[in-house]
Amino acid sequence: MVGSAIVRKLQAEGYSNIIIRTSSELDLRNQAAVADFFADEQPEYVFLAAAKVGGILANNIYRAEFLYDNLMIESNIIHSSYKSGVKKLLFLGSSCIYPKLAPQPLKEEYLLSGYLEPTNEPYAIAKITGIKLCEAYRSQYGCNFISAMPTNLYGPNDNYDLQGSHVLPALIRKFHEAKLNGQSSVEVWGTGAPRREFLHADDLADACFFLMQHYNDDLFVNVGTGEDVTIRELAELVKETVGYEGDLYWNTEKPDGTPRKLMDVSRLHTLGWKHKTALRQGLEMTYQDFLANEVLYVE
Ligand code: GFB
Repeated sequence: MVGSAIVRKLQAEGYSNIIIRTSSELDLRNQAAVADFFADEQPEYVFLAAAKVGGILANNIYRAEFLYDNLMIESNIIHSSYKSGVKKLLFLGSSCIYPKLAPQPLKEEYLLSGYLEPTNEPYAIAKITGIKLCEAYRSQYGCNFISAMPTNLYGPNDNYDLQGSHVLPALIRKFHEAKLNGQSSVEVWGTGAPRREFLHADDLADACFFLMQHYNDDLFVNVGTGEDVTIRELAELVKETVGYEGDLYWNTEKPDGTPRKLMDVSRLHTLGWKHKTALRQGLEMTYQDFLANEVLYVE
């Protein structure tokens, strides 16, 4: 989802010299394959969007994969970027790097100030390592490697698998299928009380392009909207967007996760970037994209 949004943004800006590899063409966990790729292609600017990602359940079940795959991907790309003399690299992390009970909104300085949320600790540790790799390669070797921490994302090419996905695509699919099947209720996980912030992937791509052009400091930058909603409010909004008229059933056997993770985006705003897509509008666009690509998204 994020990689394709960055490619769309670069193409819209007129770039044609974009080097792309799918995961089946290049396994980024393979050190030798990544080193060969960098030696052959000599990219100048690297957007490190590749990662093993998923929603709360996938993070909690596939704990080893979320740690191993992400550590390997980051280490291989960052080290090869240094070795091959990449001019600038942007590493993408996640808002789950912050302590579970950090003060809100989350300021960049709160990193490593408390315990992490247990359901996604492996993923968070891997993403914190990515930030630290960029800082260390900058400090020891003078590499211009920067990091951005996006909040929860959604948009075209999201994962709609109900076990692996994040809440927003899961709810689009659940309400859509419930509408078609005439179901009287839809299962939603947890209590509905957690608060989440949602950023459209095209806005993130725009922010990545902006940071690649204008930002060269070692401190990472939060990327978000600075606004959040409860999962209950999100569910009502998705229900309305899809046009489903039944009830919600809250399955409290499923985890809530972090109570809140609202980004403090004042640094990014001061730098001169702000998101464009409001949640209601982004949801409408995403539902239309889901309808157009349902065959691809739902196997
Ligand atoms: O989006 P989500 O899976 O991830 O869940 P996190 C957000 C909230 O939505 C949780 C609730 O409180 C879920 O219990 N929820 C309600 C649902 N219904 C559903 C549903 O049908 N599917 C899903 N998936 N959730 C992830 C981290 O945390 O956020 C990752 O695990 C990453 O590491 C990502 O940081 C951005 O926001 O809780």
